[in-house]
Amino acid sequence: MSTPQRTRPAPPTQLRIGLWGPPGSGKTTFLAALQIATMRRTSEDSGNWIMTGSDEASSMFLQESLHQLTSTREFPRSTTNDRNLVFRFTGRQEVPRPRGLLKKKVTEIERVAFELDVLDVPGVKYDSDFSRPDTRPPLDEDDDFDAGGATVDSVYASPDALAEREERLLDHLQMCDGIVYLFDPERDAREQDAFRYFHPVLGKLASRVLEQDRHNNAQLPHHVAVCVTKFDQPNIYRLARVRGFTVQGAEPPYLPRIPDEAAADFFKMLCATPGSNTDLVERGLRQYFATLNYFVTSSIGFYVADNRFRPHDFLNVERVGPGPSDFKIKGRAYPINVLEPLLWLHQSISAARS
Ligand SMILES: Nc1nc2c(ncn2[C@@H]2O[C@H](COP(=O)(O)OP(=O)(O)OP(=O)(O)O)[C@@H](O)[C@H]2O)c(=O)[nH]1
Ligand SMILES: [Mg+2]
Repeated sequence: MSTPQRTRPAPPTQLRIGLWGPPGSGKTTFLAALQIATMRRTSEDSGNWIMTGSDEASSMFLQESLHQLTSTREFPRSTTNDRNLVFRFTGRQEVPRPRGLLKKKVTEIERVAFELDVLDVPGVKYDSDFSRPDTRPPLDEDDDFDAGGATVDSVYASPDALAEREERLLDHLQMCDGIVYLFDPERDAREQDAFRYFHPVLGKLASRVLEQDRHNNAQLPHHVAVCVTKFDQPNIYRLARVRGFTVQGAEPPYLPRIPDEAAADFFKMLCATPGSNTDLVERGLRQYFATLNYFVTSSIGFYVADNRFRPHDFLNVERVGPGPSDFKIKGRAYPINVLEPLLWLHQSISAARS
């Protein structure tokens, strides 16, 4: 007698993703907010996703960062050490399948799982001057561990060790299927340094990839999710609203957002600051990568009281001291477009593989 066969879910797709952005652009907070984003997602937003850590360090990161963002309402500390994290996303999605003799397309709900393998690096590593010891940033005295509890082998090291770390970053990016590129408009308006943290690594990555390319590609194979961060910052939100980029959510808490189709134009507008080289970041991304998508994001979102966004009281951070990083999160975190870039990367990379 034959035993009934149970169809096993397919093993999770593996996605290697690099996070790219200057120091303080919001890379670690973006990762920290991912789990809240999956929890806040309603099933109408095309599916329910569960996020888990695939190893102990990653589970620990999720636990600690969830506690930080929700209970102590603190932001993660600046990253001092490379940290490899692996998260698994399990959900359901609609998949069109050919059925019957006529191969008519029928939509089926399928369990999907993918594993996100990400390297969170200190943003300072993307600086062309990073390997010059005299220009490296000062390290706080108490900076001997980061939010994930990893001990520091420190950003200070011998030139050889620094060169080795740059190689490691390039090795990682080269092996990535996708990149989340984070652009912090407020930082760039102040420092005008997005290009400085963009072109050295891009140049080295491009020469490595294109030298070894056997398919005569003219562009890099990575799929890139370009994310404008900190949309909740008053200057950025107001600018978006005044220029007509925002729409209001139809469901409570009626959060404003920038529709995906307008995100590329908003990014382009932000990059056009006269006197800076940031326009070259926008052009460079399009020139070097063929598969791009744009998102306007916020890891903590806007302040919501009584399940409602209020245009006169939307700031979700509050100052708790005089220092440059003495900020706390005021209310609940409502991440905006944090999970979406990863879901897009998953879809886009899987489609390119099949
Ligand atoms: N308003 C607002 N501030 C944010 C958001 N995300 C991050 N921040 C602020 O930006 C700071 C830096 O964020 P991080 O996530 O540490 O940035 P990072 O890119 O990981 O920085 P490095 O580790 O130094 O490279 C935080 O301490 C917050 O003050 C956001 O969504 N909204
Ligand atoms: Mg960080």
